[in-house]
Amino acid sequence: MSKVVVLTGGVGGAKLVLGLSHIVAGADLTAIVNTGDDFRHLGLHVSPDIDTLLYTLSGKANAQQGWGREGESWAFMEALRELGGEDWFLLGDGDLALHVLRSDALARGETLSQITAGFAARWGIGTRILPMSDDPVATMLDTDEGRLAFQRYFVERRCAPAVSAIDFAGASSAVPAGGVEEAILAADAVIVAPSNPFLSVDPLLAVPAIRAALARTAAPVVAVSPLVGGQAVKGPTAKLMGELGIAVDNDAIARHYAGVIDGLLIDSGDDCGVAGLAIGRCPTLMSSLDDKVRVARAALALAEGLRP
Ligand code: FO1
Repeated sequence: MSKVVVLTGGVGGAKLVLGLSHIVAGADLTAIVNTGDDFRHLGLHVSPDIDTLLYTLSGKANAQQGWGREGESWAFMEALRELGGEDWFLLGDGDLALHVLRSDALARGETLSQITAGFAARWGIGTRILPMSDDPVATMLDTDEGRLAFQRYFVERRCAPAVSAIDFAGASSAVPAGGVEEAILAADAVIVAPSNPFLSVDPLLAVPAIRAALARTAAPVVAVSPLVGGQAVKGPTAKLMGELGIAVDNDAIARHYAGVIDGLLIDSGDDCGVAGLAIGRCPTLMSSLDDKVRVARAALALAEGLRP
């Protein structure tokens, strides 16, 4: 399959993109990344999902932690604490360099897309990494503790508040970053990574022109379910689904993506009974690199079988 697009956010998504990058050469693979988690912190622009992908594809990721860099030092955080600065969001020294450079470049008028492409080139990453938009979009949650910005909910409050609604401020007027629509329309397959559908994939789908491109593309759109045995592999997906009154199963994932996907790849031990959707199965847990490549191959095979 020559041209593949993957919609991704967070650590689960980055694992699948890494698997895909071992099958799809260079810029034939385009990752369109959630920026709803982006925020300004200590005057810096932080883009967590883009950075998780940059670190993963360049071999710099702290795989155990799921974010940030391996072998990181923490002198900045220590100095910050000593001065009484806000320390709920951890910025390692190497990670900090990325945020400083990004913030400086944004202030000089560069776009997030240009800056991301620059980092990727510097680290020899062949996969094309595109932010979903260069316009600001912010994931916001209505909770029993009030309205919270994503990182306040996710990191500061460790997903403890009960969520009643999620919205993506700025998404309805956001324009896709350059190349996003073109990549979706020219793709042979579009894969939706096993990222949190409600927090990591929905921000992309909330950008009207991205949703429209997904509806228009001739390419099959295949999602990889984030659930294994009725549990989310990582993070708040299952807790969130419960709070939103959604059953924690693949039928609910399929219904959530109705009108967007043509196929759903689920774990070998699981089921999905939603009619009109092609179902693929493989062990979807991605620990080793072999696992990631296996899931990537299974997603591409499901898409290949759906090509007109
Ligand atoms: N996640 C945490 O749980 N605690 C942190 O202190 C933290 C810092 C952090 C810094 C940079 C970065 O790129 C990501 C960071 N993350 C942290 C992860 C981040 O909140 C999540 O990966 C995503 O936003 C969810 O996909």
